[in-house]
Amino acid sequence: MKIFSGIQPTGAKHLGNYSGGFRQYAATQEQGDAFFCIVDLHSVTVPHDPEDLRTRTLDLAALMFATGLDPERSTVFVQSHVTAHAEAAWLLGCVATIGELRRMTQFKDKAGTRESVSVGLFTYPVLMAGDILLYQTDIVPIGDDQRQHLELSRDIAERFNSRFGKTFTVPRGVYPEAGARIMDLQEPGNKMSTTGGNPQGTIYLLDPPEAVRKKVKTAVTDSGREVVHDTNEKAGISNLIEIMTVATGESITEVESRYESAGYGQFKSDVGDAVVELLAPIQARYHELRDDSAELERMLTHGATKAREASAPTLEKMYERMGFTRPKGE
Ligand code: ATP
Ligand code: LTN
Repeated sequence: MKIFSGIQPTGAKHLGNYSGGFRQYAATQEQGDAFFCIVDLHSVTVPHDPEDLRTRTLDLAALMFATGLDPERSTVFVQSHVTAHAEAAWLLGCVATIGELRRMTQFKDKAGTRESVSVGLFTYPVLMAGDILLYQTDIVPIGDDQRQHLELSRDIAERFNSRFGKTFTVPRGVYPEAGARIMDLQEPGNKMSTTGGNPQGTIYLLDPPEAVRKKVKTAVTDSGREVVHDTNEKAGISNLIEIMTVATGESITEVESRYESAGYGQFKSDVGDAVVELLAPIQARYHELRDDSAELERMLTHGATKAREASAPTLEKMYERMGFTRPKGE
């Protein structure tokens, strides 16, 4: 089984990223040959600070290992270190259509608020399709917000296969049962997000304990008092229940019955404590790893070598199937 996922080295990573991303990466790496990519090429689709990108790339690598990725078992690498990704994006960009890219809701949301929108932001899902397809990926662990992009990757794979002959495995998205879309604590109608969210409603993975407790305590909840999961009527409480499942590994029903006769106050205070407990060892490990930039760079270099080897045959096949001549025997 081949596993692939990508994560952007922009902004401070939050509990939503942990739920839909990091924790699923650590769990799925046990199931086969896993590739986890720091997608720096995706991060330059919106205006960015070059110096910031460099440090954030190493920050994210440290966080990936701190949340449980094993560098011996998984291939952790930086997208721009493996040129096949940019090449695949060009080739697949000639298979994807403007019509399908225009339907992407993430593009509409992100482009809607900007004066100047890059071509890269529009073609972003094609680069993502290339990331996945280059590794003959079977499963892609992601959050719910990436569902539409994953469907597009599948469509592109199928179209390429039927036009040029079977080249790609058609990948399947894997979403957490609970916590596939962690919502902003202040605006439970919107997903928790670095780019679009409210900082007071976003629990960052590196937040100190007091900040975490305060954010949970001041989370927006409805006026009832029952701790039950009902996303339509009780968006805020449902979100906190899902956060509790992420922190403790319990199911939604287990959390509901544990708090059957407790009020919101007790529940919120326990959710705060549970998240602090989840984050403490991650933060400790993160700081330890982040202190040694040279070691992180060495690990990423090793990852890039493995990723280059793994992706090269598929890229070659893409060129051949599409009818390109190839340089011989150098
Ligand atoms: P953001 O909205 O914070 O800028 P993003 O989705 O643009 O995040 P990444 O950090 O690359 O970008 O996302 C990494 C992983 O986290 C993806 O699999 C994504 O689906 C998942 N993810 C992001 N936000 C949430 C959320 N609120 N709940 C669950 N999963 C999420
Ligand atoms: N678009 C994703 C990041 C991403 C990705 C990928 C996820 C880029 N390439 C390949 C899974 C597989 C995001 O914004 N979270």
